Amino acid sequence: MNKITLITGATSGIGKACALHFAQNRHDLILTGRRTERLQELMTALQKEYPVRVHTLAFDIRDRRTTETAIASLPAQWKNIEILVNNAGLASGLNTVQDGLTDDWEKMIDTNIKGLLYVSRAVLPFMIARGKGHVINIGSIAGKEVYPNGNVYCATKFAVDALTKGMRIDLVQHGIKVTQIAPGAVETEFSVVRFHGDKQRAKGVYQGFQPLRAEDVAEVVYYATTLPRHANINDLVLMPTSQASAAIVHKV
Ligand code: NDP
Ligand code: 8X3
Repeated sequence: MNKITLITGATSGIGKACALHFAQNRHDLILTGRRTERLQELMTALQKEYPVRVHTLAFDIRDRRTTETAIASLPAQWKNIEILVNNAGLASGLNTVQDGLTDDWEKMIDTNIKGLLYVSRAVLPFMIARGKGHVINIGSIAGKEVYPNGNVYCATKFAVDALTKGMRIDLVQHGIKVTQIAPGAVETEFSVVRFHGDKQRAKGVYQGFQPLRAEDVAEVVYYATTLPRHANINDLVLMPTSQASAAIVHKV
């Protein structure tokens, strides 16, 4: 029997790379995101290439009811989730607080904090019933350091950092591992989303240095799941070699 791994935000970037990496390592996958067509395409491609089963769930993690219903709708055998990768998330806007758009703030808070909580709340009882499991939260260097104009996005990732610690305390009695992987700059659709679809501006973020690739992060996420039962990575910061801190990138 393959292990079952649920990855949120699998339609793009880090989540999609994780889907590929876990499929290559023979995990059956529950893949989520809002873009149904991308989920279908990924499911077809992975099942064609690897000896794995893929189940897709298209829903918006900001919507509590829809999230609960989607996860409750899983057929019984799919509820044996061994690994949950809480990856879905976004930055929206890059402004000072005084110039910030409240719509941006709500998107980030509802997705990065509340969405992560809704999914975790729905999945954790399955892990507790089995007496094992592993939750991997995708945090960020933005959850370790605040940078100019990062304010609300940073606050949501600081919340992920705190929630990771809180989950570990609550779940230790159930033998469930909780890990945070906190990357620096990764070239994905992240900056296109942050700049509201402005691809040129997004491209500029990654010019002059080698950012992380989504695959680099996926490799580390997968590695965290391969340690023996008695060992856990609590927290891992993964940076591009050219990035010394949230705000210091050596560009040439
Ligand atoms: P992408 O924009 O490429 O991917 C984001 C994923 O999240 C998509 O699959 C998207 O799916 C999903 N998502 C966003 N909002 C929702 C929602 N409301 N409901 C369901 N799914 C949603 O960005 P990344 O791969 O870079 O980001 C993944 C995670 O990594 C995020 O949590 C981000 O904060 C974090 N991160 C990113 C870094 C970077 O530099 N790129 C660095 C550190 C952390 P869909 O649109 O189909 O719903
Ligand atoms: C994404 C990395 O530094 O752009 O979390 O906020 S950063």
